Amino acid sequence: MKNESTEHYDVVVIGAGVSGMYALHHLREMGLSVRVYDGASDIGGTWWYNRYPGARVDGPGSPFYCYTFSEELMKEWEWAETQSDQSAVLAYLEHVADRFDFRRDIQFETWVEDARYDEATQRWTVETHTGARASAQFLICAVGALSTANKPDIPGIQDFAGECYHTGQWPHEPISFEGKRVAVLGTGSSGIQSIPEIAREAAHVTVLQRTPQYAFPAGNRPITAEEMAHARENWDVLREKMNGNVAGFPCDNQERSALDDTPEQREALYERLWQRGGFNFFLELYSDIATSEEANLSLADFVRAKIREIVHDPETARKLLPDYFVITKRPILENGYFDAYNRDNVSLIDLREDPIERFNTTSVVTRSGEHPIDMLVLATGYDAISGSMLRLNPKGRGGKSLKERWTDRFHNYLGITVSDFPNLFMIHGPGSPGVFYNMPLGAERQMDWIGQCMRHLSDQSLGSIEPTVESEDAWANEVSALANITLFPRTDSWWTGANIPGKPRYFSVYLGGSIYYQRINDVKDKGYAGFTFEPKN
Ligand code: N01
Repeated sequence: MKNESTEHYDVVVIGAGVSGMYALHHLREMGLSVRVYDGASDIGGTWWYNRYPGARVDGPGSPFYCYTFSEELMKEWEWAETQSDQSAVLAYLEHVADRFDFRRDIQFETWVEDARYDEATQRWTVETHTGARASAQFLICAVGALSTANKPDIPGIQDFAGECYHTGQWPHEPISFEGKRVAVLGTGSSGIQSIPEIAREAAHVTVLQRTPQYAFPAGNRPITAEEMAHARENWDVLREKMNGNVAGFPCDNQERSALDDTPEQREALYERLWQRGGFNFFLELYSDIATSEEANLSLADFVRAKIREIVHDPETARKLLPDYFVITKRPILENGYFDAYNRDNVSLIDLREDPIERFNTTSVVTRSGEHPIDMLVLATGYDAISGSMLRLNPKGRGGKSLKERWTDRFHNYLGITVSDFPNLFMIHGPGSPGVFYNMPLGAERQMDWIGQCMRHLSDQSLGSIEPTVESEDAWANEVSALANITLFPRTDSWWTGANIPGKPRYFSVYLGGSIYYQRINDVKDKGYAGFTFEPKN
C-alpha cells in the first residue's frame, strides 16, 4: 500500500550521480532543505551502473576528473592511474559522500515516476514508485546525459536464451566469460573498452560492428608521486586553467591550424601524440581538425594507417577502417582494442556487409549464416543527452508534459531551463556543454549558476522563473550556429541523436565550454535577460 503523505523541501534533486551529489552539497551550503532521489542503491549514477569489464575514465582523467569545490578534498585523495577505472572513480565518489555526509539526504532505490508543477502553489510535487512523495519550490534534474540505455529492437532478440547484459546496466555480481562464446553488439567507447577484456577470458568473441571507429591509444599509466604533488601544489593555477579551457581541463586552448604545418610536421605531431596516448591527444591537436575537411583528412588518414599497421589480417583491418570525419563521433580511447583482432578467439562481423537478420534462442543470425553464442553483450549506448529528461517526462504549466514540448527539438534556454516548466533546472541537459566538457566541473559551474538564480528569487520575493519562448529560440540558433562551424553535425552519432530511431536529428550540445559559462553569467548580470518571473503567490 502506498504511503500518501507529502514531505516538503526547498529543493528536490533527481539523481545522486556526480551532478546530483554536487547539487546537494551546494544547496545545503546555501542553507536550503533538500531531498535527493535515486533509483540505485547508492551514490555514483553512471559510475554506479557502468561496471562492465574495462570501464574507466577516458578524459584527461585523474586527478582532473573530480570535484573542485573543496581544496582539502583534492589534496587528500590519492589517484593511482591517469585513467582511473570504474571502481576507483566510485571509491572517490563514496569518499566524497562519506566526507560530506550526503547519504542522510538521499533516498535510494526510489524511482521518481512523476513530477508535476502546480501553478497555484508555484511548487513541484514528485511521486515515487515507493509511494514517497515530496513537494519543493525547485526541481533539479540531475538525471544523467548517458543513463537511459538504448536496447535495440532486433527481431528475435527477446528469444535469446543465453546471458544478455547491457554495458550501462552491468550486474553487480562477477560475470564469468570463461569458456563462453560471447557476441558484443556495438563498438562505441563501452564496446571498445570491454572487447579486449572479455577476449582475455572468453572462448570466442564475435564483434558485431555497425560503424567502424577511430580509436586512439589510452596511454593509461600509474600517476607518479611527483605528478600528484604538482597537482596539489599548483591546484589554484590548474583550476583556473580548467575554468578557461574549452573542455574544462588544465590544457592550453590550441590556435595553430593543421594547414600551417607541412605534411611531415603534421605526421610528427600525430605520431608524438599517438605514442603518448590519452585524451590530451584531442586537446593538444591543431585547432581546425573539427572545422576543416582538409585538416580532418590528415588525421583521419593517419589513424587509418595505424589501424592497418596494428591489425594483421588485411580483410579485418579493411572492415575496421572508418570512412567519415575523424572525431565527429565521440573520440574513443582504447586499451588493446585493435590488437584484440590479432587473437585467434576474436572475429569481426561488419554489419554493413553482413547485417543481423534475427536472434534465436542460441544464436545471432546474420545474412551469411548462424553464429551460436552463449552470451550477448549490448554495448549499444544510450538515448543520450535528452533521453533521461524525456523518461522522467515532467509536467509543467497546464499539465503539459515535456514529451509534448520536445517533439521537434529539445527546447531550452541556456541548456538549463525550459519554458512552461517554471523553477525546473537541468544539469548537463541539451543546449549545455554537458558531454563536451569535464562533467564534474560542468556540474559545479551550472549548479553554482542555478544557486545564484534561486537566491535572486528569494531576495526579490519572487515565486517562479522560466524562460520565454523567444529566448529559447535564440538559444537554439546559437547552439546550431556554433555546431555548424564544425564538421560534427555531418556525421551520424549520439551527439546528433542519429543512434535512436525517431529522435529529432540535430546537434544539441553547446560547443565552446568556457564561452558558455561567460554567456550564462552575462545573462545573470543582465538581470536574467530572457526569463520571466512571477511574484510569490
Ligand atoms: O555507446 P555509443 P557507448 N545495431 O553510442 C552500436 C561515454 N562513455 O556506451 O555507431 C547495431 O558510443 C552503435 O553503432 P553506430 C562516452 O561519452 C565514456 O559505447 O551508431 N549496432 C555503436 O557502435 C561515450 O561516447 C566512457 O552505427 C548498434 C554502439 O552500438 C558514451 O558514453 C566509457 C545498434 C554504441 O556506441 C556512449 O558510449 C563508456 C543497433 N541497433 C562510455 N544500436 C569512459 O571511458 C547501437 N549500435 C569515460
